[in-house]
Amino acid sequence: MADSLVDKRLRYVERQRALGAERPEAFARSSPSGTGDPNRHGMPKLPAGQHQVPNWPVLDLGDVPAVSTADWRLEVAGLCDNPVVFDWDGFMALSQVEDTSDFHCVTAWSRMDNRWGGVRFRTLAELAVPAPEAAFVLCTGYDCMPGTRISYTVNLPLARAVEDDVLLVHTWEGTPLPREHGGPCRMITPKLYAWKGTKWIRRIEFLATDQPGFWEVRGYSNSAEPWFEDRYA
Ligand SMILES: Nc1nc2c(c(=O)[nH]1)N[C@H]1C(S)=C(S)[C@@H](COP(=O)(O)O)O[C@H]1N2
Ligand SMILES: [Mo]
Repeated sequence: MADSLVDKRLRYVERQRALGAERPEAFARSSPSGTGDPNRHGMPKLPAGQHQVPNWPVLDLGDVPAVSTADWRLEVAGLCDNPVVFDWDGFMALSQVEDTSDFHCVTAWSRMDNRWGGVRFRTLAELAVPAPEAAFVLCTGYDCMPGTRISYTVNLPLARAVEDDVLLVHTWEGTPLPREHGGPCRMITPKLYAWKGTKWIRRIEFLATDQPGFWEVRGYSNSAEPWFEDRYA
């Protein structure tokens, strides 16, 4: 596995980290994302260093799990009063929302104005009732790094996860989320780089202390803010 997708991404991290160090001005931008706002708060349409793509590229670890809606489960666990496991019908019975938002991949492409359907992360958090000390979230996907049992995981502050535009989506542009994009259900984090949104999500855990995820332990930024070009730690 000398040249796996993960190896390629790690080399990319090294190269981009070196480039970033040569471009301090790229980190000067200070603004929230204008995601979902057609005027984008007067900010340029794209965060620095991003280019817009008309298509939707696929990024994964080389494992594209096939999870039917019959088999799909979502476990909400960790520091909370009401840990719960949803099956598909239970998940679809939750309050549903639609939103339009942008998708910024750390590898410099952005896909703008995606129309999503799904459930707010916040809705799940309100049901689970995180403990007062819960300040972080760790999300896990059904996929693993090929040849290992290392799952895709990603961490984010609970405060970022409960923002209005953070959704667990099952619908994209009015059609079921395609399997290669994380269907039947993935998370999206429009204000953060897209790796913070777990495809094929199977578990959400509330934590008191931050636990770096798959890419965070491999050199990606913990905070992942596109408007700060906050790509690599
Ligand atoms: N489970 C899982 N989630 C994941 C990934 C992954 O490999 N596995 N890749 C991340 C990265 S780096 C990006 S840019 C987006 C890519 O989503 P897409 O393939 O639908 O474009 O998903 C993120 N979530
Ligand atoms: Mo990405």
